[in-house]
Amino acid sequence: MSDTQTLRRFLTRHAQKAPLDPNLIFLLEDIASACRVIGNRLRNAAFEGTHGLAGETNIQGEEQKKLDVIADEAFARICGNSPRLAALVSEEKEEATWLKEPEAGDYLLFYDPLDGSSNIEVNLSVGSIFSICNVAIDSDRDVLKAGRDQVCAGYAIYGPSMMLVLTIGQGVFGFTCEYGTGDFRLTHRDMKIPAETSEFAINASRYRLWDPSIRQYVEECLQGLTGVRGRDFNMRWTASMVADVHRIITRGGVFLYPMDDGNRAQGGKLRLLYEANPMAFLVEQAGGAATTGTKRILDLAPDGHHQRVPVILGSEKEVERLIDYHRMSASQAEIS
Ligand code: P6P
Repeated sequence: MSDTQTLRRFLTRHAQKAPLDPNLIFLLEDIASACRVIGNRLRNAAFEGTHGLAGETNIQGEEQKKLDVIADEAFARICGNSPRLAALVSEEKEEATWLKEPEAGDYLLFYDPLDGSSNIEVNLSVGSIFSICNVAIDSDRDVLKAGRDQVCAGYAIYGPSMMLVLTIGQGVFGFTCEYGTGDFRLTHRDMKIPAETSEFAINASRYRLWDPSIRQYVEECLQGLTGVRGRDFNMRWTASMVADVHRIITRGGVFLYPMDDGNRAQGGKLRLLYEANPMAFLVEQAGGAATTGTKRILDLAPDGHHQRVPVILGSEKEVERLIDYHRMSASQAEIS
């Protein structure tokens, strides 16, 4: 398989079809370098003493792990050299980090440097998530861009193999990091999510907190062959969005982190700019759908760097069913 093309070859060849800005290629290669560094630090953490807590709390009010800090610094240090990168918006930092006076055509990088980090010490897959938008006009310091304005999105998954999965708006492509050379090589062309699925992903311990629409959906799945769905379903929950979304992009499924009685005051659990938006872009580019339950995620107008939203995404037919259940639940609430 070593004849598969590298990320750089893909991006430059891709330029022959739809010219890619060389500065976007530079930025994507820097992101790949940052992810490669993070993957290596994760692999050696037991020897470097970098497991455990950093002793700080981030803007999310979460106790930072040492590797959260290392991953955030890797993104900032490596991507910070990209010539047309104007700002970094990190899950770990309250405000945007401006690297230059923004000019039209510059890029904004939104990222969750290490998502699912509670899985690190139990050696389960974790990931980095990134999203890239353009600066539209000179001196525009507004980073609250809607998901439909993304020019690129992707994630790295640090699992049995390290992969980079990304879209630049013309499909989803997966690159596996080749042990030895460290090259990300194209191994998954034009990844597509089957419209139908019999696998759902949700944190079922929150059952008591769910709205009626979510309870109805999950209960029908659990009724299986003898229930209204007429078939058995499987459930997965890894507590690592990157791992769950990668499984869905690879073989189908539906992922739910809905608004519930436990997170309603915060607007949901997952963050819009650097979790929901990039994953929604990828899922739609792979033929799936991504919604809050009532609105298309990519159409949401952000109201803050760390805004949280409900997320339902994956196989189109299941997402459509969940949208219908939300609609029916809302109309029943109006009647009662
Ligand atoms: P819970 C990880 O902290 C994360 O942001 C996502 O990666 C994951 O899907 C979710 O939270 C897990 O949440 O409530 O199951 O721990």
